[in-house]
Amino acid sequence: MKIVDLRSDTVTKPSKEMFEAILNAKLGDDVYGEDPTVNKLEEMAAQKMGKEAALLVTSGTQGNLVSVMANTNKGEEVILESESHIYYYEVGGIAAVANLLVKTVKGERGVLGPGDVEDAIRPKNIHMPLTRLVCIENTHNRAGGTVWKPEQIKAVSDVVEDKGLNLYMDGARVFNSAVAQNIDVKKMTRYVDSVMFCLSKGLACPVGSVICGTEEFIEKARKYRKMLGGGMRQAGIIAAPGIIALESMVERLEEDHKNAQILAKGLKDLGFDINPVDVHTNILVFDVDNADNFLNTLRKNGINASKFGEKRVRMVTHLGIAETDIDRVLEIIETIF
Ligand code: TLP
Repeated sequence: MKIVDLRSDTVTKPSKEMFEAILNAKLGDDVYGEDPTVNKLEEMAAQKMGKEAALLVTSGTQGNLVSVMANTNKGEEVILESESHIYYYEVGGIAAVANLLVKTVKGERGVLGPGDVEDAIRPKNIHMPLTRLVCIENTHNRAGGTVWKPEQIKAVSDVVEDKGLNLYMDGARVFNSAVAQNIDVKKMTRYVDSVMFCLSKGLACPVGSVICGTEEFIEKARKYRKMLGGGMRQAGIIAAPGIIALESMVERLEEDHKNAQILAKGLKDLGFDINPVDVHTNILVFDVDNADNFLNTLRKNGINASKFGEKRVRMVTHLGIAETDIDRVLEIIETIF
């Protein structure tokens, strides 16, 4: 029985073209800045994001931590959405490693309002930590893959700029956001100082994320990456599939979004509390009576999904999921539940 793995788009396997690119990659020692394939990927990424420079990192988590550190000083405060990945799923690195204070702000399906951000920024006061950085997440994972529209980013960016802070975007799935809105990714990144995107999610690479920003920011980030053990040597073997991904995996995200819509509509028809209009990209988050029971029963029938709460589950479409798999998932759910 083929397992339909809807746990995450991180489970995607590299394509044949990616394996070939790995075999043929020109390599050097990237800690000396001498890996031509890494350099090429970083140039491409910076250009795609409309930023001066870029840096390949081992993972989205490392990219977020390095970026947050390069944007702040110890003891300062960072504003995060209350269900953001940095707050929820990164083992508290922002506190334990970066020594930062976090203030969470509840967003509307993951999107922060400019007024709420403004209210959360500390006044300059001898007793208080200095607010230094605001982070946004696009698409927002726990909110169900929701997108930030360019004007929503601009609204927060205006506040951030006015207060002299920095704006960072955890854009692990920012290409999903761009494809879903049918816009160039730069329409969003132009409003943030720095951004991270993942190669190893919908873009189907085995490893890696890239952070982008000013030359000065990337220079600092490079130092922090080294500190955190992320100085890689012949990292061209990671960058080579990254180049393929940027060239040929972005537009196909549309298929994952289509499959997510079919799944959402099917689940709605079966009586689940999900509105397809709220499913913007490749992530579905919805409530069930009991997440453990629901997921265990699915697992026994060859379907994997993730627990997102006692009554909440997540399903993610990706390269390894075809429309026929979605049909099978819906059939099985109809039969069992
Ligand atoms: N998210 C993973 C899990 O950690 C939950 C997933 O399966 O979705 N930012 C966002 C918005 C993410 O969703 C993720 C990964 C990361 C950062 C971290 O990326 P990695 O897994 O490469 O460290």
